[in-house]
Amino acid sequence: MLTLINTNRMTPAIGPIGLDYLAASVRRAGLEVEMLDLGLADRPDKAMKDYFDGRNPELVGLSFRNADDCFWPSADWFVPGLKSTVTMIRSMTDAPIVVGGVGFSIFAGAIYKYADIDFGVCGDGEPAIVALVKQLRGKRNFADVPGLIWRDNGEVSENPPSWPDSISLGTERNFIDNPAYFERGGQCGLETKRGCNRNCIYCADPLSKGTRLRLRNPSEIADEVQSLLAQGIDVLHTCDSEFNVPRSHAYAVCEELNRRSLGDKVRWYTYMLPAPFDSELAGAMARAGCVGIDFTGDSACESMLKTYNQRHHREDLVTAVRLCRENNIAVMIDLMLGGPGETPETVRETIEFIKEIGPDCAGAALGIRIYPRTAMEKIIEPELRQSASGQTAKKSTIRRKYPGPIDLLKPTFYISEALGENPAELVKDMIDGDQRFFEPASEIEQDTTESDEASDYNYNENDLLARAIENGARGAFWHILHQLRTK
Ligand code: B12
Repeated sequence: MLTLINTNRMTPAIGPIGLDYLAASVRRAGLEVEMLDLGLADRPDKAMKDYFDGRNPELVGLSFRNADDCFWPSADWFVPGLKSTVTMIRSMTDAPIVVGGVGFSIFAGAIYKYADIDFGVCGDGEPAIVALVKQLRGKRNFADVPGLIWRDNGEVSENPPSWPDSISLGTERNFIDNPAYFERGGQCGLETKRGCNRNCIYCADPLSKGTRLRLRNPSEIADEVQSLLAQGIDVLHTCDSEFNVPRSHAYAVCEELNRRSLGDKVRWYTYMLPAPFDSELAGAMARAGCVGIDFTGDSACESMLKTYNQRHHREDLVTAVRLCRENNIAVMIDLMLGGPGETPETVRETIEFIKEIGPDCAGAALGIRIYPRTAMEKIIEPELRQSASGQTAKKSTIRRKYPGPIDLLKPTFYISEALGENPAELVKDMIDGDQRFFEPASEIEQDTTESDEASDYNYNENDLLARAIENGARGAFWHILHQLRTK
């Protein structure tokens, strides 16, 4: 028997949908599987003790979704917590331990070594987990397990990441407790595809999901929506990188939802690029139940968009907001402030432009999480080298809370030096109390006011959000926060 464990305990709680898909493929292969959900447990240590008391699975699989919260300056790091969980499980069972999940895949080799696990899986888990169980039962030919990291005669070996072109996932969605996650998280996720073929310099998605677009059959997606609806879940969030890449697939998914008249029954939110987007797609999305879009805007300054290697232009943001308004879709624009070349002038240009075009919300994220093996890492190599000497001076472009050498497994951020010593204060001054913006958190210790709380869009230990959801709020987190602010 295989035991799958969810290790994500962030609040508001987000369901480990990867485990729902994994369990479906394991069952399809005729294997037995059980779930231990630490995300829903009041006391995770006790839950583990109770579970392993009297059970001896043949393999324990841990899902690791977030390596850190990607949020400066909180910079919460979860890899040590994973290691403690692994140590605890080892004291309770002899079963080998495998770890997978998006947080794992981004840093696969580094986490494998740090957390002292037996196996790791980089990329899709469905084919890998079935192949691993079979090899453990058979010839132990681990080179045949897609995406596997393992020890081979003491040496760490890594198979190429598992990113199969054809993805046919289970649509039952009945392994994890989705209704409980709906109550605690106000929404449930589903995927319409995997992978992203864009090359934004900072993004980790190519590391975890691959650079080929791997599309799901629209009819499979609609089946899954119906499975979730049957469980009473009628607010969803897509879990793809960007819903409108490619546009044709986004449209086909909406058409299928519309053909089955699901748009009246379900409300959903999505992440999207500002382009391609047009009135035909916006109309189809609205009819299919889309009520909110969070656009990857990044900047409204052309030079910064170029630096980030975005293909859209600032005028696309104008169209995006207009199309959302015309179709009654709430609109959020996510910004990424502080990248290479950012100056107070480019920040001002972006903020003024966003104020003018008037989305419902704008996320003024400040500081870019530097991921290993991305273009960003290469571009800022000189700064990384300089900072590697151990300087953690505030003025440095590399912001981190840990001492010693640079280690990108630990939360490490970039903020352009031109923004000065207190960049968050600079950005806040420019936002000037405009309630549509979620402001960057300050590096300067200060008392938290109620308005700070409502501006906090770090969805980690976000009590305000968790309370609102407990009291019945449903929807994307930014939309719930927006409604709290405008009430
Ligand atoms: C959608 C999304 C959200 C939505 C979730 C909506 C919902 N209801 O599900 C929202 C907006 C709420 C959100 C919030 C956050 N998110 Co988010 N999110 C995503 C996104 C786009 C998809 C995640 C997902 O569900 N994927 C689909 C599932 C099926 O894939 P999967 O989990 O990877 O599982 C597969 C494999 O990994 C593997 N697998 C999984 N488990 C296991 C276990 C074993 C044993 C094996 C073998 C394999 C395996 O198999 C699965 C199927 O193939 C990812 C980026 C991405 N493209 O994945 C970011 C991402 C996970 N988020 C991230 C972050 C940081 C956050 C926040 C912490 C941000 C913040 N500070 O507020 C919060 C945390 C929320 C919380 N409370 O947990 C980061 C994590 C990066 C990191 N450094 O760790 C990511 C990677 C984005 C990024 N590049 O920055 N997020």
